[in-house]
Amino acid sequence: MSKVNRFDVITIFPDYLAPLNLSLIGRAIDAGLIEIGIHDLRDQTSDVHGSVDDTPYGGGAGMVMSPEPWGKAIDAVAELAPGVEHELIVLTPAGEKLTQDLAIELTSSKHLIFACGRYEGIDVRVSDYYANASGFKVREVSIGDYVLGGGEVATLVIMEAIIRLLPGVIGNPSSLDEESHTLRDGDDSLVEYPNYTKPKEWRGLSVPDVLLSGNHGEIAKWRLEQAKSRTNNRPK
Ligand code: 6GU
Repeated sequence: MSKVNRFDVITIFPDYLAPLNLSLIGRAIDAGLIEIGIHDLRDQTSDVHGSVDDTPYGGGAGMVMSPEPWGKAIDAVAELAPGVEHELIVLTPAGEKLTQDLAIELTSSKHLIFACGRYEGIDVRVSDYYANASGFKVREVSIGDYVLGGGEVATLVIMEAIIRLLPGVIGNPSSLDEESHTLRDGDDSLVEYPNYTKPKEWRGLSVPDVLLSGNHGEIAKWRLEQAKSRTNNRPK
């Protein structure tokens, strides 16, 4: 399967994406496993104020991001990954909700472009245009049912969820098999079982005996039970 190798983010707050240079993602960039470009939407504006928004047609509160700078910015970043399909992710609380399955699906894309809206969002003709443009696929994505000030933090979340799944990014890939939302009980995904490390006793709390038993069958059974009970008792 082809795996992502280029990510471009378009935003009016490039500094918001600075954490991408840290930790796991920073190391993946340094290792040449992925390439990331961060682009300032205002570079595509022509007026002296660099305006990127305007009042909504039909009236109402707030401002809407104008299609013209978005179209220019998206066309420009598409040229950074010639010859592959561009998957445009438009961040909006109205989008499809991010799940582990969606993160896994997005690892198959060669070029992801994240369009970070602010204010009341981006003129919907931007999504409509690229949905019908050849060489593009469009998805509107949300990271949950609450409202953020813009798509930047959501982009960090989605990129981290994808990038840690790419080959070579995590030192011990078997750790990916046992973590929350990958553990399965039939078709249901489970959250992770509880973990313990040394010391055996800490502030009067001890490690469950089964984990010290060396009986791998019993340990696996206990962990599955714990994962099921945590999953069932988790507030919805
Ligand atoms: Cl992607 N954007 C905004 N502004 N708020 C959100 C979101 C996205 N996902 C959840 N809340």
